Amino acid sequence: MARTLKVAAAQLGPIHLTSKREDTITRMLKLLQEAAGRGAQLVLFPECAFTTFFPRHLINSQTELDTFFEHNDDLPNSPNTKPLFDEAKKLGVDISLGFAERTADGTGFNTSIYYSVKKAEVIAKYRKVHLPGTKEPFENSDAVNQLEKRYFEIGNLGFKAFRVPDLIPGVLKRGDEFNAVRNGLGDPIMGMMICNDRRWPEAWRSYGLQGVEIVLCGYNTAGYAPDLWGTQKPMTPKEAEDDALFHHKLVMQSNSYMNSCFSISAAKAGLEDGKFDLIGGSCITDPEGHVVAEAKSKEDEIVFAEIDLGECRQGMEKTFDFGRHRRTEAYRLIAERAGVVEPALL
Ligand code: CDV
Repeated sequence: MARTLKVAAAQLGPIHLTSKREDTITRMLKLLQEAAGRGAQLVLFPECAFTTFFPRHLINSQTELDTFFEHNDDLPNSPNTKPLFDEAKKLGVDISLGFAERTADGTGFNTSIYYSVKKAEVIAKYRKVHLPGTKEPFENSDAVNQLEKRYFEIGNLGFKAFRVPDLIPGVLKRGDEFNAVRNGLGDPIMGMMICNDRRWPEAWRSYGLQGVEIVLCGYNTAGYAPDLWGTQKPMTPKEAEDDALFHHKLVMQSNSYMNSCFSISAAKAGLEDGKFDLIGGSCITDPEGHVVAEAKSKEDEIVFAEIDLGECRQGMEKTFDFGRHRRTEAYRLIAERAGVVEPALL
């Protein structure tokens, strides 16, 4: 039985400090409608999808900072975000999106959720683990800041894969006789990560070990931020952006290959707040590491593909059959040590 799915990344062009929430939602609705018109069953929106990427700014006023966060955990019923979920329901399309979450006890997380229309509820939540950047702004006043460590706590939900119900008819369910015998026949297995997480193979392997078939990753990646990343030699903004795009695709393609899964990545792209450039490059990659669809612009754009989850089996059962080939006894350092300890000097 073929397990095929029509999926889309909804890349968003720039959203500014001055942008109005209603206008952003209108843009998101338009993208959702376009994706649904092409038959998409699942649409992924970017990290912190509703606002400009505010962690680049030093915001000292708590009141101002709070305007970038969602305070009601129940996004499908919060007036700020409800129209998007209502439209998803009307169109019969699942959505996954990122937002800044303020919990009831005041903690901030960089969060993404998966909303299933069939269940009419959020069925999975992920909080970003790898927060990049610094707590304090750079002394260099021209630097592009990345103050996620200041505004967010480290995600506390781990990398928990989840099955998405009722997207593919006829799949095996609990209790079906072959269920215990063969993998790759049930409801699709997905996992979420957020932006910087995609650069960490540990995150991918945590999902890979749960048989993930699609990794969803929204992002806001600066095109030029020499204080945060880059090579030793100076680069022009254009060279830096090309490199950032190269690294984005490198990690999406290589980790999809090494974990035998598809991936969907959705950017917030373009020039935000008048001077901060974000890369585009939203794409869909397959379990052999190929890009099957890719954004052409840095504007609002749907990236669409029909994918066959059966393609995950080749890698999962041969080169990357983890059960047969992984050697956990040789990997202890990975879980025990965070930073580098070099061998003793000679
Ligand atoms: N939003 C991010 O996590 N951005 C990082 C930047 C700072 C390098 C990224 O990994 O794209």
